[in-house]
Amino acid sequence: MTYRIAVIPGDGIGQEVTAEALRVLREVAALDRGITFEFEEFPWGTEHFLAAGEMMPKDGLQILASFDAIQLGAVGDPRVPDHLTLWGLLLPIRQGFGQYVNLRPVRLLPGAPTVLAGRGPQDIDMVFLRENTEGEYSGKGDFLFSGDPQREMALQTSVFSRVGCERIIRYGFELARRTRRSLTSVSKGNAMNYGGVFWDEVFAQVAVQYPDVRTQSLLVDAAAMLLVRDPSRFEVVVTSNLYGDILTDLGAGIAGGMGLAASANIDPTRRHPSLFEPVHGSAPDIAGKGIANPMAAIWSAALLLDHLGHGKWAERVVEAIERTLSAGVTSPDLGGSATTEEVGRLVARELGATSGKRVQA
Ligand code: GGG
Repeated sequence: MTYRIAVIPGDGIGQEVTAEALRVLREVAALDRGITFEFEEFPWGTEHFLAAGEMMPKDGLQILASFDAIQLGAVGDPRVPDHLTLWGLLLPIRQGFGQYVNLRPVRLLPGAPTVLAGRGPQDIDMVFLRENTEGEYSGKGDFLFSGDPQREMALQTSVFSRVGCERIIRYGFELARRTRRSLTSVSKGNAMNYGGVFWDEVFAQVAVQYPDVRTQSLLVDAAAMLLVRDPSRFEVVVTSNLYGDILTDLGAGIAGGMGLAASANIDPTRRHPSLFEPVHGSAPDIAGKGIANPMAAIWSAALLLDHLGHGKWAERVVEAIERTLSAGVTSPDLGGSATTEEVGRLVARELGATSGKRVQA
């Protein structure tokens, strides 16, 4: 099978880490006669914006629509306000392609460090499902009375639609049922007296159809505290756009850091390509130095493989990351001195080492 993959390395370290994700995908193709990748790279992001006045062309989504998947690096550059970058590139793709599931594993891999004393991989193993198209990221709002210091204000509207809440919550129940794990809903139904209350109502309504799935509902503040104090109580977690963004950074904090935080932006209907990216940003302070950790980008490529139906290869890529960690070959964020390329090369080599001869996964 030949897969056409659109590649958007983006800004800063996005360039460097994406190169290593592609190296690993090429290695998968070299080891499996049944898989071929055709990569097409798009130089969209800040440089494109500075040259052309837009982060991607107006017909960017049309261009991407014909691909099987998208591999993205990072967005953001100190020369341009971050909200212009995000709303010029990443968020239009998520929303325009109905990628309503932002799946983020929070899993402490063997060999990765954690800041939590006495905790190990058996304690930190969860999947976050962040609603990815509306909520606090609806993009709706206004600036009123600009320039009038007595009255000026900004409005930022959250949108919680029935369709939007129900589909991500149902996705959570289906995943929890399939994997025989519990489902935690995180919201803020006490203070957010419209959107939060509505989310909780929809969660309770959908739960009735899944009596076999154990559930808990937490306020986001309590969830933040419990993630640190008792991470093993979280298995599958479903939450809103902003809470998911914040809690998964906290999750990265307890599971090896941002260099190990991967994500998939999934359109479960498969009408549009899904997008795979490390959770981290463009890290301008270390961009171009060749020391960024490519493991999150490589893990996101594993999620791409899984989405394309190659779950076995996805597992092997994650195992290759684990072995690279256990061998102590890590970038400076994890205390090592390996370069981005050295880490990527070793993950690719480990993949070949465990896969044996050429295989059909
Ligand atoms: N790896 C993609 C990237 O650069 N993300 C940075 C970011 O700020 N993303 C916002 C979000 O996921 O909501």
